[in-house]
Amino acid sequence: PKTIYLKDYKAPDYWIDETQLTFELFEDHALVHSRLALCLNTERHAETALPPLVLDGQQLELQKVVLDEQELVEGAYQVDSDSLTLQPSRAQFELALTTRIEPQNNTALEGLYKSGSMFCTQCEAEGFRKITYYLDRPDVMSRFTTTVIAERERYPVLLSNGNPIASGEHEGGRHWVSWEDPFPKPAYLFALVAGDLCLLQDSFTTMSGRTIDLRIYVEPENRTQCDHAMDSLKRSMRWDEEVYGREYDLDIFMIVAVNDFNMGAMENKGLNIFNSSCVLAHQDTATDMAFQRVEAVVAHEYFHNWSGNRVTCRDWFQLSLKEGFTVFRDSEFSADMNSRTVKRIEDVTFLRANQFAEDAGPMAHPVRPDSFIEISNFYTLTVYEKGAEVVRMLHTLLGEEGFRKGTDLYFERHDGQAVTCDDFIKALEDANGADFIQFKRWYSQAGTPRLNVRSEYDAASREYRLHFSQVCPPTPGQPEKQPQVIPVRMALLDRDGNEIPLQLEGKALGNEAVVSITEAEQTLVFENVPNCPLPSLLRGFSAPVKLSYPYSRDDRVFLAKHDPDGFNRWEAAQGLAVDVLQGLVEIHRAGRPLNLDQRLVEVMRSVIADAELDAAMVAEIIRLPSEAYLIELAEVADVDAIHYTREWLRRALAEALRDEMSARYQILAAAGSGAFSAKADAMAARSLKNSLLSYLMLTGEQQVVGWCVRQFVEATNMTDRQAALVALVNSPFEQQREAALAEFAERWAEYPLVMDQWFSIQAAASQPGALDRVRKLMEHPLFTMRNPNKVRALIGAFANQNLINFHALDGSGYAFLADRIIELDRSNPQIASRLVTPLSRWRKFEPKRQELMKTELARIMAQSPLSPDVYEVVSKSLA
Ligand code: HT7
Ligand code: ZN
Repeated sequence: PKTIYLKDYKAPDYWIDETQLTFELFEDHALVHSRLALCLNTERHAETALPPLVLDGQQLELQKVVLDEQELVEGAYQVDSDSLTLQPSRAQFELALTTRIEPQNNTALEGLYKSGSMFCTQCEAEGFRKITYYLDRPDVMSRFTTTVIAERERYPVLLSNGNPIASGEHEGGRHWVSWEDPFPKPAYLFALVAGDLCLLQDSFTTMSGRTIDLRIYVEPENRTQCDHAMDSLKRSMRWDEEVYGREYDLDIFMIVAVNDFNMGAMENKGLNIFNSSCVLAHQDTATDMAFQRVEAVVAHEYFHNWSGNRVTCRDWFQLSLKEGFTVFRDSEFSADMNSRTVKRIEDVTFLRANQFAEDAGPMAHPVRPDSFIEISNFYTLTVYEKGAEVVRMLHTLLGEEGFRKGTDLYFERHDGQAVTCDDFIKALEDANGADFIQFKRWYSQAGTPRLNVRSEYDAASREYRLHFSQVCPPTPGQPEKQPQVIPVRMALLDRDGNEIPLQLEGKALGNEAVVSITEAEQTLVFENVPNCPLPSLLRGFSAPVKLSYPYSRDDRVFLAKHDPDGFNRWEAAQGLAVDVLQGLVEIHRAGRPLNLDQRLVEVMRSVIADAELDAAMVAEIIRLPSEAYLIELAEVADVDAIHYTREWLRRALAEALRDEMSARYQILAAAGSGAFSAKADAMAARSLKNSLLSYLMLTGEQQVVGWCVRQFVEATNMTDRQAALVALVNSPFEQQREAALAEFAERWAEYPLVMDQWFSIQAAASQPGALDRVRKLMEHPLFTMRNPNKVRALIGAFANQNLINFHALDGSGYAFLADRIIELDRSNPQIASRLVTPLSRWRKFEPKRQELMKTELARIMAQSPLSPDVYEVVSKSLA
């Protein structure tokens, strides 16, 4: 497979002004007729020396080529496995093509494919070339008109981008609808849907008074599960007007839910296509987490209408231009809709456990990668989540108002264009008179910087010095790094936890400030500091770095109780738990008995008893750091010791805090037993209640098992029911566990998304024998390797969440995963390639596991054929 480099970018030889498409859909094939109005890119070529036209195309049967109304004979054009080449004779010309494809056999779910009985498309990044020959690159933007023709009975609903302009009947029970999208767009934003769908319809009045027709199309049985998505959509539309001044532009906005989808959703212009897991939400079938995910994904895809569609990417190396910015936008939206601090805690927890691991692994790449083999492999946590952190830092540095000035200029300057991350930065600079030359290293350097901080207090001069040093570890292809701009939001606390006014080099900064660390070594001298303070650093996680300051456990207890900043109170408690767990791992490895640090008990006791504190915050504070995060933090991770000590600590905390936990659980259970509410405080209460239940189940007391079974049976919503099921499945109470699993499966067999949870809970359960259970579940009639949600629910959950079983020392977990990757690579390379991640992290483990993991990677590598997707990740993992 070929590597593509950012440095080789060249503008296209031709542009496509107009694209007219006609799809004839049949059960065993589809015909795609395209009529393209092309013109020479005169900035690259003179009209006297016309270059050949090379169109991208894969897995197509070319039936007809007509150039300027003249049908070309074979030999007048060349076709290979990736392209169609022909020689135009004029600088402006029209090309008409007919291709034949087989959507019903498209298991890769890229291009035009069938999900159940419905036709749908997924064109990002390079799926359009599997529909017809085209200049399938984001900088070629064209006006699309699309006509879809299909049998009326089976496919009453025919959709594409833009506004419907005409429809009619054909003979033989077939009908057609034409759509016109007035906004030029790249092919990756093209979409088509044909199916027997029902509709939830609503409307939205924009800030300029236009009425937008809002439609959510789903399969009939899901009609009652769309209200939350519709509500989220309307709130997103309002938010984007209020916060960014962005108004929706077409007369209609559609969302379609499909069951078979490789990712979460897709922002096609005016016709978003969603994985049904990111649309459907009803309290009987979806958890609070699923509700929040629906809200976030609906917002994310809607926000792309400006950050992605109106202003798009010049090339795929710029992917974070739209994804990092849009993730930042959706996370701010969620923060405004829910608790800001809790949202930030969730995002940071996810980033540190997952993106930091990616940044330290063999696939580490900059937010703007320099090269790739398969672009689908670069829809990564680095491009999305770290990309969002980079935009967040820009927001922090410019402030709310400055950032808005910058984005206004960006949207105005680049509307209708395909641009780069540099263009984005330039707009922010120009609008604010700022200089982000050094800051741009965040786009070009991979790896997570480590920020070490020391302090010194001089009572005589009342000076407090903070010494910062930053270092970024080597990553593939980048042995050395330059210092980056690290914005540190901070305060200094006195002995009562009050913030001391900050005075830095003669300047009064208020009680909290953002200081920029730009050098490899840098010292800040704070003046007029009356007593030796305790620093509260990196508030709100103001930069995606690994901060290290020599806090004692007592310091962390103090900060957990007194830091006025909510995020850093959680951070202190989390740091304490990490420190305690790392200490326990060492003790366990030395074969000594474990002991419980009472300071952690006291921090937890105080928050559990605090009825004033947001219950969601309490739930976050008492949640121990995940095994994945502890593995990420370790130099060489001892999976067994991490699992053992974390479980030991959870049980020890449950026993020590049994009374407080059960008292609060019972209060919350009684308060939550009435009518269901989806409000933030009700969700927070459920989150805490269920976290307490999971601790209490570790005491093994019969009374608690009774509470758990009762919650499972009497739950008025899926959040409570599922939490009780998780607690039972992870308990030793076999009879109750099996009964609950059987009852759940019987009751929800008709609901694929609920059954995904059922598969997932069992795949993630840490008791011995998990792999046999997973193998057996693969035989379940509702499981199929053809559906990405099922693969993620069973295989993904086992490999990513059941670490103790996946890393079994006999190598069985690794061999199982490798078998699934090999099997899946034949039908869906994108999903296969994503499954390689857990094996790619082999360097984190001790030599025996390393060898076993490498053996499986080598076995995958030896397969022929192997998709470029899997080849890229496996070869880079072994390099
Ligand atoms: N922009 C969308 C990307 C996407 C995608 C990429 C590769 C393969 C399948 C895909 N489905 C959707 C999703 C988003 O970030 O909004
Ligand atoms: Zn996106």
